[in-house]
Amino acid sequence: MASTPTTEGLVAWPADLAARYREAGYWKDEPLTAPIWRMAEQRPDRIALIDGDTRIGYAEMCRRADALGARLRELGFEADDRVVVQLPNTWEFVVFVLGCLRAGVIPVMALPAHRRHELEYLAEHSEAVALVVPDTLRDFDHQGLAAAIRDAVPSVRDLIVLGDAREGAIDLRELCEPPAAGVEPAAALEALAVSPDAVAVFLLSGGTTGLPKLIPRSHNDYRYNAEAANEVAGFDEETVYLVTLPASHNFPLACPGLLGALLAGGTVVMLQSPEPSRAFAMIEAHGVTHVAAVPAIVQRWIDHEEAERTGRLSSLQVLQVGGSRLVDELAARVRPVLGATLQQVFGMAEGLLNMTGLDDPDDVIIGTQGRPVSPGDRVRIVDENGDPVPVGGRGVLHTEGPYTLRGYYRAPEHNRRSFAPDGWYITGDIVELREDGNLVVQGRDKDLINRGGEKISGEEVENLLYRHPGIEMNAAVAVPDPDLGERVCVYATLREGHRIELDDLRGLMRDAGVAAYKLPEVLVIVEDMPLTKIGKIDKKALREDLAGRGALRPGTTH
Ligand code: OOB
Repeated sequence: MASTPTTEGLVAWPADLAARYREAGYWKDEPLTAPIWRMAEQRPDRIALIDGDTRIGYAEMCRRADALGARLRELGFEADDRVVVQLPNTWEFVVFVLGCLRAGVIPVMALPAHRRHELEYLAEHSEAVALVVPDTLRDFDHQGLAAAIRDAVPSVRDLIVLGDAREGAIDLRELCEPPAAGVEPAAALEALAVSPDAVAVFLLSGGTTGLPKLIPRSHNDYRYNAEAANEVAGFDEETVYLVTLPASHNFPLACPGLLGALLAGGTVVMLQSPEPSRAFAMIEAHGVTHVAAVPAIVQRWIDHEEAERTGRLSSLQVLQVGGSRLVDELAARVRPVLGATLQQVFGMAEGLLNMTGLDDPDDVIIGTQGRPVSPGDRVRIVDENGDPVPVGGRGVLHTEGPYTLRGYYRAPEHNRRSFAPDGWYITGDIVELREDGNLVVQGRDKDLINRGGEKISGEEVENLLYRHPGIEMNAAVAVPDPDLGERVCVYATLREGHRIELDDLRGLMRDAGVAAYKLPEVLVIVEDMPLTKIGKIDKKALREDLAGRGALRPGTTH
């Protein structure tokens, strides 16, 4: 019997839509992992995972994941338990996530850059029973921090550690060991039968109000997300997919990402850094055919190839680019310099995925962010009054579909603002719908800073900075940047007798345990804050002021 998923805090699809998605075959009413396990039976020795010198075939990967799932069960983890996952791009990440999916345990996809401020909140909000972390990474003691969070958050019982697990922590590599002789974990897990409507993973929203919201993605919807993307990105058994973006991001995870590659029977190569010489070496060594990147990385790859003429990319067929707007000039250089087909991807952890097609004409590939990947996706563009905008005009994008959420987890108030009365998700992106059906992202109508694809909530930064005694008012806005697209700029008015430098604010946030990418990089002190008619800080006026100041270098106070 399928275990009944907890529905508290979740917003389901309306019954008529759910029926339609089943009828159309988008939802297959199977666990997300089912096709991968079938592949392991049909092609047991086919290579599924590569990480450094480690190569793992499909059968071995599935046996390890099953053993892990069964061990989690023995350790007291139950279906629907949540685990905050903060792991680098390693084969263990993949085996851990697959093992959770098989056992019905739900990974909460934290990022390696997250620190106490984010992790503690995620653990509390999801009522996580465990955290999974590396022992250390880039000189940071993740295990120490995770232990402190376990002591602070009552629901957290266990720490699982990749690397040198201290006393009281569970060793992730031991959990990933193949089953002992004579033990059949697959049968035990299959008997538990995870419900296909249960939450498979919790993704993190970019978060426009304060801390990130949790996005529940069900087995049915998330599998379809990856399979629909597979069709458009041309993933098949021959695909060798390189993961260089943090694997817990929706883009490299399932758009089609590593899950898409495994669902298609391809090979996944895990790499911890997008640094060009290392990424190019991996592409050459393993015959990588597909990779996903953000525009800031594409810029570095193109510069590197132009300077070095490495010639190491001959296997690369498709470069997917998304997360933030790729400027047309850079888009036009992808094929001539890197020799791969550019596929623009305008997606969101909330669901809707738009992609250009591999055979689209150049003007579409270079100048648009593509169109929805599923015939079940519905999009509309509305003006400030909520009225539909005719084709060719600009407005805010709303959407609903077979893999787009109907509500954030345990966030009723936020949900009232993020969804239209008919349940469509309000993306906050300002787009133009072209005659040919392709979308062009023109801006956004949400309080968010997009730093090279990492999303930062203005409000979250502001709330933290109000802890500084010298700050009277402050507002975080995006300052345009040639490398990252945008960086965080803070405007502030000061209380009498105070002087503040950028580094004071960065120090405050660092001490508060905030992820480094959220720290402000430009500070502008002003006498008066511009206010709107209803007395809120007028960010539009601040953006205009910023534009009038010319280029402000990161690390400066004005
Ligand atoms: C991806 O997902 P998120 O959740 O980190 O961020 C979503 C937001 C979008 O609403 C949009 O504002 C922006 O990121 N965005 C783009 C874009 N792709 C995402 N803006 C302009 N051009 C693009 N190509 O960022 C994400 C999820 C799945 C696949 C790809 C990206």
